[in-house]
Amino acid sequence: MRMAKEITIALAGNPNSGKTTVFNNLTGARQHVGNWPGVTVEKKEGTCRYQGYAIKVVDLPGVYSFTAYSIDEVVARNFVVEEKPDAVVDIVDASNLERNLYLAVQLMEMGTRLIVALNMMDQAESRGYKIDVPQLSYLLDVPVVPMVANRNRGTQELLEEIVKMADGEVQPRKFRLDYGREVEEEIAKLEELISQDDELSQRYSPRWLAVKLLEGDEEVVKTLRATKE
Ligand SMILES: Nc1nc2c(ncn2[C@@H]2O[C@H](COP(=O)(O)OP(=O)(O)OP(=O)(O)O)[C@@H](O)[C@H]2O)c(=O)[nH]1
Ligand SMILES: [Mg+2]
Repeated sequence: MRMAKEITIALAGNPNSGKTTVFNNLTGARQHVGNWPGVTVEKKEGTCRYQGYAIKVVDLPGVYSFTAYSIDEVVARNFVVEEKPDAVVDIVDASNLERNLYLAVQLMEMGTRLIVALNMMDQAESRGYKIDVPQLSYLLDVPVVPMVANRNRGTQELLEEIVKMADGEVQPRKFRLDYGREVEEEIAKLEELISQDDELSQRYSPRWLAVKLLEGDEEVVKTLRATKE
């Protein structure tokens, strides 16, 4: 018997975008509910088998951003940044596309292998929105899968994209927000320093860490102080 290839994917997204519904569609009864270490935020993990892959699925807390102001944001962000899942599926509410894409851009900046699950397509349609899915995928340069999760529509297509990404058929895009000359100069200096530190550069994307340090992100500053003492 061939061994299944094990991969981990995380489901991220705004509150109420349908993460748990997608999670249930993917994992069925094969799931486990616990808590994230040290915090009382519920942690849901499940598994799913598809085309020779054993896929561990982690349902992250719903967040509007990754600025780490709330415990949910810290938990979701730390998982993505430190555990480096093989892919992050961002469950986007298609009927609130603009607001939801804010998180997608943050995930792109974190250097994740991103798949956008464009959920609630039924609601978008009933509001008269016509979303050009191929064009959205082209502009973001990430796979976009339209879904109606509560009717289990799109699950198969999502699994196809997950497996394609795990097989290396889809290269993670090199996304870079340009912060302008002055800030970019400071980012470059910090990035250089971070890259020289093996421990830090293995743990974090140097550019992402540099941006967070310049922002004065308290969570990142706190973690760095603790590791560098
Ligand atoms: N119309 C419609 N409803 C959906 C769809 N997907 C999920 N829902 C419903 O939307 C509600 C929220 O879904 P959840 O899966 O709980 O969303 P969530 O992202 O896990 O929410 P939080 O964990 O609270 O952030 C539920 O009532 C679902 O049945 C969809 O594609 N279309
Ligand atoms: Mg949920």
